Amino acid sequence: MNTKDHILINGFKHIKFEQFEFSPQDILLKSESFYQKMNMRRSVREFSSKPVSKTIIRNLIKTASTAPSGAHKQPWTFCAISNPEIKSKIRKAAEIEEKESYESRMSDSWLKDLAHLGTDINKPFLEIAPWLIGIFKKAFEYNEKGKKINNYYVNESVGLASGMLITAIHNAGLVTLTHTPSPMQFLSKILNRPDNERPFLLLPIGYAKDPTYVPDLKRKNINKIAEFYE
Ligand code: IYR
Repeated sequence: MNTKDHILINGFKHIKFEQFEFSPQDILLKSESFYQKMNMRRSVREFSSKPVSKTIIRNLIKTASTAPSGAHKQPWTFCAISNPEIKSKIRKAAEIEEKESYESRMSDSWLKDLAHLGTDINKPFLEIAPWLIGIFKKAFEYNEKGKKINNYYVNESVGLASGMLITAIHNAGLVTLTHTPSPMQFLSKILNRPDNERPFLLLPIGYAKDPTYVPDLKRKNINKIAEFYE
């Protein structure tokens, strides 16, 4: 059949979508094998200092930026840090906030809920991991005239991109941790970010230290997390 390679909608060019052409059997196998792969993902808190190339980090960030976003505004900035002085500054500032959190900001029940993860105020991975990625959300943008322009569904968009980054890191055979020192304004200061960006997550990326032990967590059964309406 002779179809057009593009059409116009509201005057905007729409190109023909390329649907993958896998058989239902292949789709079943792919869904199973990808689940098996992702079910091996773990948050890792102990890193090796083994280097990771900048090209790999760029590929991971490009993958994250394929995430859907409100009105396709892509309201994110990924700051990739391998500079040891900057990593030290980030570690120092994060540990100051974490000390305050663990010693007075977090409730007893919160600390009890965290006990099985074995976390504490010390964050050596912020210096040891070869890369840190600070993910910033762009609450708004400035247009050419300096006027503030809103972004939409910013938390959802940046959350989706962060999830895709974590998936890409695992797929590549590397490990990460969704680290959330709070409050995180220190990251904006250290990295000199503009005022329309807010820190969202801080991910150390690299290889796990050998050996590394992770908590013996179980994931919820499909019957506990899904309801089917057929
Ligand atoms: N941000 C702290 C505390 C912490 C909070 C939660 I909720 C966790 O799942 C894990 C840790 C820290 O990184 O130690």
